[in-house]
Amino acid sequence: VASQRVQSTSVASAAPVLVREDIISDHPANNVTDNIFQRMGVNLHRRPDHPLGIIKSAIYDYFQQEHPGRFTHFDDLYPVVSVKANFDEVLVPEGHVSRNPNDTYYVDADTVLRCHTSAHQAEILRRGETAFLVTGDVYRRDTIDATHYPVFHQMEGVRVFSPDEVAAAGVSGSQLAEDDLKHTLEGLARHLFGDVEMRWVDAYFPFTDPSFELEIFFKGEWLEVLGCGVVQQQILDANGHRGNQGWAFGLGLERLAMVLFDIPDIRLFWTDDQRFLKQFKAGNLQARFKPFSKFPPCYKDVSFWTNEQFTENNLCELVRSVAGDLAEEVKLIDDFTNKKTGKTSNCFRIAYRSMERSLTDEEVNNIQSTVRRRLADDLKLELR
Ligand code: FA5
Ligand code: MG
Repeated sequence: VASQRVQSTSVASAAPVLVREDIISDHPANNVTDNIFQRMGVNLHRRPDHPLGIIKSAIYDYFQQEHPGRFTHFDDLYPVVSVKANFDEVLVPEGHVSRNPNDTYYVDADTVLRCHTSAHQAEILRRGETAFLVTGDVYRRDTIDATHYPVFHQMEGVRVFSPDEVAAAGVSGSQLAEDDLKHTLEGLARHLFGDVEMRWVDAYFPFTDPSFELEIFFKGEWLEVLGCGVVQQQILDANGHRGNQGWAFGLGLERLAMVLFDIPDIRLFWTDDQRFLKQFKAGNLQARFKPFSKFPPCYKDVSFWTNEQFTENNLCELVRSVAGDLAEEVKLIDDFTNKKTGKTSNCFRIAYRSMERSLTDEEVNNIQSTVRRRLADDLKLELR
């Protein structure tokens, strides 16, 4: 694979420098935390020896091999985008859950941290591109576990077929797009993994129809690695490709890297620990992660009466703000409603673990008491 690495068309975007004051403000809609800001501009996907950089290059190689010189690459587009680009232009309806500040980081009422690379589809189509790959960091308020992290990386792929290509295929444009999409992504999965168990699942996205998800069998479970589909005609029509058909996909680079390199926990992508980083080298898809240590987790339970504003994402955000990457998992273990008072009690179990060292009791107790205090002060929860 390494020997085929080719420099294909790349476009520099001259992304503005990330300034804290531009991203964290006292605007009432602003819900970006410092913990998140610190991840911005790190660009793990642009480090050639990082597992995410290796996966990105391997995908570039596959497209280069299948369609030499055809796909334009973008990997440094600014992650702060308009609500219009992130949602409106890809037809995400008003009131769709993903627009909710419980799920998305808002800089102000009209500006978000992109929650998917689909935020760039329309603008790049308007440049007249018909085949492109966009890689970038994306941001979502989410729960905490081994495969979910509030910052992760996606690669978007889009291909638009010309009327000539459709005519030559002898099927409808939509059928050509669907067939080519599945063929392309199955080929990609084989390029990365060799023989792997995979399955297509019907899905829904506002910007594609029909829509699918690809799942790969990983550690005894089906893991969703990408979403895709036939691009809504309205998007192509509105952005300079009237009447043409095409496909789009958005894949999770961490998910693919976890499967390929046997990386058990999504937090490892962010570690500075050389025992992790030195296991990976540009172009080497054969590396398999060798755990260098397994420090014991420390579990702490917290119980409280919930209130109207309470959401699990808010809890997870708070835990991450206090504990950073020491928070491995936050899990609801008890949920009951008192019949007489109508009040609901939740108990969450928080697993703290470092990838790099053992945690002291004192350290974990301090973190937990800060978490408890902030649950009471910031989320106005009545602790039990
Ligand atoms: C999307 O983001 C769509 N924009 C994908 C798409 C593009 C569909 C173009 C159709 C056409 P979804 O939310 O399912 O879809 O995320 C896509 C992938 O990102 C998932 O399959 C998964 O691999 C990855 N992903 C999603 N959430 C997380 C998370 N919290 N942590 C790590 N990876 C995640
Ligand atoms: Mg999904």
